[in-house]
Amino acid sequence: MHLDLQVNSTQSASEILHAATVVMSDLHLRSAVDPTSQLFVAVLARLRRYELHTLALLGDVFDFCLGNHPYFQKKFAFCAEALRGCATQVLLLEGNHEFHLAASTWLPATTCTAFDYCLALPDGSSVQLTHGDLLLPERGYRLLRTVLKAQMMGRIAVRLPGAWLDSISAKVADLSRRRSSTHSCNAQRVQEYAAAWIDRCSARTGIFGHFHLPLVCRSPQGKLLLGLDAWTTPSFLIYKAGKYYRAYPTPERTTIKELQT
Ligand SMILES: [Mn+2]
Repeated sequence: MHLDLQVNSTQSASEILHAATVVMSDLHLRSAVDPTSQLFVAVLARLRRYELHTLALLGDVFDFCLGNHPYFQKKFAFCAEALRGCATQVLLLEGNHEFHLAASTWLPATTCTAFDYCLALPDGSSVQLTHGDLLLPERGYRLLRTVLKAQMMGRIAVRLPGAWLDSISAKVADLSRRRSSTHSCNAQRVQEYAAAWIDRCSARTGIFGHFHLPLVCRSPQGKLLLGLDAWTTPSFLIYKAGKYYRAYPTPERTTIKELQT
């Protein structure tokens, strides 16, 4: 076992991580030098040796990113570099802090801008993934989201200079953050809507981010529902051979705990 991995389980780090599926969300990376970015890059370097089957990023990887703009391609080149080859498959769902990621060919990932995505797992089961901001039925928010993510907005924004974008992005990110923190107050409501979502899907497990809610619960139909915290408290999920684990990385080590599901 590597010294930088501590496992609270009867299994070794390599038994858990080799060819595993890893799910992360809400990293809110701001620049190459912010501590979260440095931790993210370090964690991907740690995971690289285990030949992950899939790394799924559930959105808000970036605090603000216009995927079609060369400014952000340059700003987040460090992230693209860290992701390249870190898993057989890298999947990136677009969050509410990201725009036009489908046009970000510079990111070595399969991007998904749909509400959710059904990921096939190596053991033949599947897991339903969503960023989560559309789980709650809020018409005003949906309208704002549709306007901000419209193709026309992308065509306008791609013409703006980088310095402008930095100031606009701080405002948009702050607005999105305030909405998120308001929502996370009502964990019970989030859980109810998330449970209704997974019960409508064919997958037996659903994972969501956005609300910064490290939830483990069962839906009315008995399906497993897992929430992911944001990287203000860094953590990620691991799936391997029918079991889920939550990992807590620090600059020094990653502690892995098996989830009681
Ligand atoms: Mn979000």
